[in-house]
Amino acid sequence: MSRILTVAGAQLGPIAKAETRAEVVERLLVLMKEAKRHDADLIVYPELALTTFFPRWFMEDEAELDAYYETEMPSAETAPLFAEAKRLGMAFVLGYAERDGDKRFNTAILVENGEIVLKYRKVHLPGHAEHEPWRAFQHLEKRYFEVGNLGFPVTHAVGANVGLAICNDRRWPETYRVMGLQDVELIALGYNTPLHNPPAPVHDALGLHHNTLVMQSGAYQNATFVVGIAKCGVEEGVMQIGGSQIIAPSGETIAQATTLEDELIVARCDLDLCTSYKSSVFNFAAHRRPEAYDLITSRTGAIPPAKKA
Ligand code: CDV
Repeated sequence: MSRILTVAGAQLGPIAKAETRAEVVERLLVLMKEAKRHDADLIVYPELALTTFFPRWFMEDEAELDAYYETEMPSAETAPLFAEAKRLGMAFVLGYAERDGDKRFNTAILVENGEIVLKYRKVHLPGHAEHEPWRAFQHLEKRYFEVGNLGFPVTHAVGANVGLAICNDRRWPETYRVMGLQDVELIALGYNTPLHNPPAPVHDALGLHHNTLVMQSGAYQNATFVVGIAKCGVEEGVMQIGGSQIIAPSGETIAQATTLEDELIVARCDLDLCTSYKSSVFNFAAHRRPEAYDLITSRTGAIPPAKKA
C-alpha cells in the first residue's frame, strides 16, 4: 500500500511595497482554493510571504522596519488563512518575519487542523549587516534577523516526517542532513532569490541551475521529497528567480512552475518512494562514518593544509 500525500506549491509573483497584508492573504486564499480543487493535503507558500522582500532596503527607522514583522500568529489579517485551511482540511507552510519580544527572526510554520505544529527559524542568513551603497540593492538579512535558535526540527504531521528550511538554507548540505538524520520524508522551503548577486555577478546566469542543483541533491542524498517554492518576478525593481519545484527522493523534479507569477504546482507524492533509498544506498545506520566527520561541527571556515617546505 502506498502513502500518497498530494502537495501543492504556491509560487507567488511579486508583492509590492504598498500591498497590504489583507491583499496578500487574499492572493494566498485564491491559491489555497485552487489547491483544494486538486485535492491537495498540503500547500507550501514562499519565504516572507506576507510582504515585499524588505531586506533589500536599508532602514534606520525602527517603526518602519517593525511594520514588516508579525507579533502574533495568527493575527487578525492572517486568521482567514488559518480558518480556510481548517475548513478545507488542508495543512499549510507559511514564511513570515517574526518579532518575538526584542528578537526578530525569518520564520516558517507548518499549520495542520488550524494549529501551528512546527516552527522553524532561518539558520543561514545571507547578505550583510551594514549599509553597502555600492550594491544595486541591499540584502540586509544579517541586520534584520537573528540566527534561528530552533535547530532543524522534524515533526510527524500530514502523515509524514516533515521538516522546514528557508531560502539560503537550501544551499547547505548540513540543512538536509540534520533533517535526514531525523528520518525526514518531506522538506518544505520557500525562497526569495534575486537573479543578480552583487558580490559575484558571474553567478547570475546560473541562478536557476544552482537552485535545482542544490534541492535535487538534498532530496536524493537524504531520501526525501523537497518542495521548493519561490516568490519571484520583478519586485520593486529587483528580478527574483522562479523555478519552484517539487522533487522526489530519486532527485527527479516531478512538478515545476513555468511562470514568474502566482502559480500553483501540484504533485501526488508517494512517501513510500523514500524507502528504497533510505534502506539501501542511503541507509545511514549501515554506511555513515561520523567518526570521520569531526570537522563538520568543530570547524566553521575552511583552513587549507600547511604548505610543504
Ligand atoms: N533570501 C535568501 O536567502 N536569498 C539568498 C540570496 C541572497 C543568495 C539565496 O540563497 O537565495
